Parts: sequence; structure tokens; C-alpha cells
Amino acid sequence: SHPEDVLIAFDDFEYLMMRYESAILEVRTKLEILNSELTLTQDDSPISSIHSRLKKPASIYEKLVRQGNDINLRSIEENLNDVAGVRVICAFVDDIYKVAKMLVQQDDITLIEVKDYIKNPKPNGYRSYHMILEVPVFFTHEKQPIRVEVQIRTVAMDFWASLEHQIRYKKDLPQYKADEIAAELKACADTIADTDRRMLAIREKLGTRGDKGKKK
Ligand code: 0O2
Repeated sequence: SHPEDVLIAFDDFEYLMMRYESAILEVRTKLEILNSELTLTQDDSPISSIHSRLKKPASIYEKLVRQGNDINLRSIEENLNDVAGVRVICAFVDDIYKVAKMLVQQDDITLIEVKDYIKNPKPNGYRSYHMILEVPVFFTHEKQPIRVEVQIRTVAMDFWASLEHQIRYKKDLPQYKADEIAAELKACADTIADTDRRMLAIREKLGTRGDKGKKK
């Protein structure tokens, strides 16, 4: 038996997960629609890809324990903002802010929290734009607001975050080695951020992504 089995044993656990999965679908659809329209009105797609995941019971359990919160369904809804997670990969840094703005300005979306790790990178070099949103989902008998964590980053930021995430799990290193690797990773993150800036400057110089005049 696993510790998270206590969660799965709750009557409505599956139902709660279905609701988070539905909220993921709603947000994904909104993003796909924005991308379709922007692809028509501009030269290129601002969104390269969209990924989503439902947090696994073991991770939900572990996070509630780590936070010192109760282990029950209400506690999940009240204390976890990232059970439903959507990751949006953009081509250029300015696309991130464009997509975020267009999503948040939709009148059924409630913005709960923003963490801009692009303007304020984490000390380890992590960059990404995080938002906690609440999106209403219509079920058979009611409409419910559901929380979704949306992470928006460039292809380059995503490349760094994926590799850093892999490396982080290899922990049994002597301290001096760990420090050395952390410094290397930070340097790579800064190089990548610089490359993102230069790619954006190139695009601006070319003047591509022009308005095709179809915008309202
Ligand atoms: P997973 O597997 O992606 O779900 P918390 O969520 O409580 O740990 P906080 O401050 O509430 O922290 O959330 P934050 O920092 O806005 O976002 C946390 C998520 O962002 C992480 O989820 C990662 O997906 C990503 N993230 C944050 N910092 C880093 C980092 O330094 N490196 C990488 N690779 N990803 C990061 P989880 O829950 O850790 O994992």
C-alpha cells in the first residue's frame, strides 16, 4: 500500500480529478483558439506547443504533507493551486506576455496570482511566467470555478527547465560538486535568456509577425 491511497479511497476523489481534467480542457481550448486567430492575423504562431498534466495522487499527498495541511478533498481544493497544470511554449518572449494578457482579459477567467520568473528569475536561473487562474466549468448540475496553474515560457526556457529538472534528481553528490553544477546551470540559464533577447531583436529587425490588417 502507498500513503496516497488514503486520498484515492475518498468517495469523490475520482470526481474531483475529473473536474480538474475538465478545467485543463477549457484552458487548452482557449489557448488553441487564441493561437488560431493570431496565426491568421499575424505571420506566425505565437504558441509552439501546449502541454498539460494532472498532478498524480502521490504528488498531491506529498505536497499536502509538506505544507502541513489536512489530507482530504477539501484541503486539496483549498490549498493546492497546481493540481491542474497547463504549460504553454512560445516562440518569443513577447509572445508570452501577449498570450497571458489575452487569456486573462477573457471575462470568465479570474486571475488569482501571477509569478513572473522572467522579470524576476529564481536564484538558480529558472525563468517562466506563472499564473494561477480560476476557470468556470459547466457540469450536469452546476457551474464551478476550478483552479489551473498556467506556466508560459519560451522554447529556450523550457529546454533549460527540462534539463535542470532531470539533473536535480541526481542528488548524491559531494557539496563542492553540487555547487559547481549549480553555478554552471545558472550560467547556462543566463546564456539562454540572452539568446532569447537576441532572437527577439532579430525578429524585430526583420519586422516579421506583421499585422496582416485583419485585426479588429
Ligand atoms: P511539477 O512536477 O512541475 O508539478 P510550489 O508549487 O509550492 O512548489 P510555488 O512557489 O507555489 O511552489 O510555485 P511556483 O514556484 O510558482 O511553481 C512551481 C512549479 O514551477 C514547479 O512545479 C515546476 O513545474 C516549476 N518550477 C519552479 N521552479 C523551478 C525550477 O527551479 N526548476 C524547474 N525545472 N522547474 C521549476 P513542481 O510542483 O515543483 O513540479
